[in-house]
Amino acid sequence: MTKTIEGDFSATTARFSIVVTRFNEFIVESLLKGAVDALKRHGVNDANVTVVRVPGAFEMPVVAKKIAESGAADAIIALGAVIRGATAHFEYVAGECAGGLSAVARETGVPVAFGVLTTDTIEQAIERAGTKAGNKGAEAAVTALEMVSLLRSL
Ligand code: INI
Repeated sequence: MTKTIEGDFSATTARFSIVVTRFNEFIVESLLKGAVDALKRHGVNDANVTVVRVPGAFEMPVVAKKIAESGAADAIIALGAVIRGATAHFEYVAGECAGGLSAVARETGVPVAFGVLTTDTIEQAIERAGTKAGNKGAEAAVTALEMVSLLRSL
């Protein structure tokens, strides 16, 4: 019989920090709404959720690192949108953001859920922010909840 270890959604007393960009606010506020709603519907109390606003996706890793090192959060949910059509330096901003956030998780052991949209167009971002392709903010929040549980059971 194999032994399987997996997370569930029971870590409802965990503390979550949601790092949110001001850049592309129109899109990102929908991701934030989805994330907060998903946490609430899974039984997480508002008092255990903190929103931290940063200028853009490029700034997320250093802020996430500080939060992780402070011990203030059991998981971090990063929400943003990097849209290729609107930026010539898409690869740098998106790449540094993704690489930096995963480094934070590896270096600190605090899980970081990646709810940063990286799309070619604004339309694709809208589709992933609460319209026809769901809400990636909500998905990231549920992932964070599962990761807290999984890391506790390893
Ligand atoms: N930041 C984003 O979060 N999304 C973007 O699409 C974006 N564009 O288009 O450039 C963006 N740029 C800002 C960047 O994250 C930094 O805030 C800026 O370079 C200052 O360091």
